[in-house]
Amino acid sequence: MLVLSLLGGLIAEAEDGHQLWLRKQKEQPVTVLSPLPNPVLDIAVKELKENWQGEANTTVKLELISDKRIKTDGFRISRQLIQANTQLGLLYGTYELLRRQQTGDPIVGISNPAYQRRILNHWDNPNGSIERGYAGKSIFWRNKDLTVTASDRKLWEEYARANASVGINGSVLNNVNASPGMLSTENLGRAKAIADVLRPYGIQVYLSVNFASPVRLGGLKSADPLNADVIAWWKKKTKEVYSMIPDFGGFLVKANSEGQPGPQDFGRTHADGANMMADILKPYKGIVMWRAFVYDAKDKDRARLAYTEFKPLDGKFRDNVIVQVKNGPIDFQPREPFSPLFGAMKKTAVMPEFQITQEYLGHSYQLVYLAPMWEECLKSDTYQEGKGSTVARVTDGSIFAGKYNAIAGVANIGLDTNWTGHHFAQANWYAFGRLAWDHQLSSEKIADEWIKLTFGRAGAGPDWKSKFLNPVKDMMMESREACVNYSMPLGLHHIFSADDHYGPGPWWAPENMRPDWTPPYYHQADSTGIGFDRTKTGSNAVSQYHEPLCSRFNAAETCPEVYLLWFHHLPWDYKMKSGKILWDELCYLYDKGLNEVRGFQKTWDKAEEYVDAERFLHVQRRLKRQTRDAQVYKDGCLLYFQQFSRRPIPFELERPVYNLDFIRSMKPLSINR
Ligand code: GCW
Repeated sequence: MLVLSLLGGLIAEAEDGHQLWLRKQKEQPVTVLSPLPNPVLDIAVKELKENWQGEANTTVKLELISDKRIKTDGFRISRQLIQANTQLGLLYGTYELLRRQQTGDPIVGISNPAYQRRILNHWDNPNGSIERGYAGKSIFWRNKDLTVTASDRKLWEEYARANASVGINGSVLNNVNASPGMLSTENLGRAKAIADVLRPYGIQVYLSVNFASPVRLGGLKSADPLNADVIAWWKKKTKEVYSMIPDFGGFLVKANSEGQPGPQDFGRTHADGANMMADILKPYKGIVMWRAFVYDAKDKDRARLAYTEFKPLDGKFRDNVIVQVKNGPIDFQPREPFSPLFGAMKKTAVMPEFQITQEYLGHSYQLVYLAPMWEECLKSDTYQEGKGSTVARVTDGSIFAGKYNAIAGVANIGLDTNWTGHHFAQANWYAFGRLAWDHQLSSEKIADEWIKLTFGRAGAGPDWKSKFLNPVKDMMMESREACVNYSMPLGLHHIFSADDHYGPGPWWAPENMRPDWTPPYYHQADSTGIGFDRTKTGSNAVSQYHEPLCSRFNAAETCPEVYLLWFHHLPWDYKMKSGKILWDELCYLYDKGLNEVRGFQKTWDKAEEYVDAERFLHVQRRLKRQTRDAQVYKDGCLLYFQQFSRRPIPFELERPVYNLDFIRSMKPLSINR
């Protein structure tokens, strides 16, 4: 190997994944004409010079123009010309042109961003830990140590560059379960240092804030949003923030949710709380992203809560408030129908929140490409203004043009060398950015690009395409459905093991535990059948959807089978479209999911000669583990549900290899083995 690299000089640096989809290739000489020197355009020039893969010795021009067909930071590119109305548009055009040189896509046309604000939400805590993070500690915060080192700056710059290359233009630097101390002057100093590094890459910094900060940080007696002292406290704090970070983006707030303080603690509404902050941020052009992730132990159906609380507030929010809604009504499950809050409000801006970190989809141990799930959500029709009112269109300003529109993804980034733990989890970061820029892109197209950029090789022949690109793309495209199959098929949800949210736990229900935190609340399995009855005669959550969806979901015969047990409680012998009874179908799907992962192992092993050894072995090891864990999921769920169905697992299927007692007594599956 050593000899080879000395001789060839062509073998790239160690493929440890740190370079993401921006792997350095040998560049061709190029002349770049830029309208003026400045921090943003200097980056564009540098990128073009260091990464040019087009014809050698050409001249490429960056041109600032004024063209109505180009929106905000959009751009027009051709082989030797990048035009935009803004400097950032020129930077985004640069990355697109360089990307297309590598993917072989035609270098021509206009591209406009779908959302104005394309934001990563980091659930990073000031002590450096990350809630639901599976790729090491925070890249931003290091327990109490606020000194900013050269290597911090280098890493933040690499992070900013990766984001800009896919059009991400905002970062919320800390957890929505926000520490009040985040707004201390010391922490703001570090946020300022981060903002200074991110700025030339077009990335605005935001912070999550704790609603009780005036009390817990400021020493006031109350955090009532209508109290004059409280308002004065937030004004002063906000002024301080803007004095340090003049282009600060705004606040993200999780209020009255999972024990977090909020305006309801003072008899006020979500709108009262959000508007108080929005009024203060307005002169600075800042926004409030107010989360709708709320639920209540007392309600019979958690899935209904966000809509019930927020819909009546439509029209009561300021125009610089955006309500941030998770893709599904419960919580980032492997599959949920879209949240009915998309398409519910006409006078309030609503933004989707996706989860890039794989809290419920295998952490960084499993290969699960999430773009198909997001595509499914964005393309779902809400019917808000008739057919074609997709989630994408009711949130991007096309149907109701609000002042602001945005999309957020909960980041999967940490200090691991490869940033995301699993090499393939990088694809989820990449895909979020690409979809936020263009929600009409297909997840397959995005996978195609990502594989070419991440694993491509100079001089690769047709062999590479048929033996690597295509099979690996197929594997990625199948991976989310496989995960649904071996963990929660047919609309099952929230049956994961407690605390670590990895592996099966349909039995978990300690005495005195809030029922809506236990899986039996969600699967409702008993001798009569399985599933949550959300029909008109059940919790009536179906009524939160517009027609024809309401009727479609309400009747078992017309409800898409992928959501069947989400909306219906059905007998074990219910006849499925396949002709099988429900119990058998469930067994087949669990088995199918497991076999799909076995198939991924084969695909990957066959691809060995096309991948560097480091990344090959890393992914191979993880696929082994994914297979073992999928087996535990399948056996655990089927053996548990079998106690109620009292039917055999169809004899043509593989038999369980674990006993239920053993699985129930296992150490948490997420422990590194
Ligand atoms: O998905 C759940 C997570 C919590 C998270 C919460 C939220 C940040 O288990 O860890 O808290 O949702 O989105 O607020």
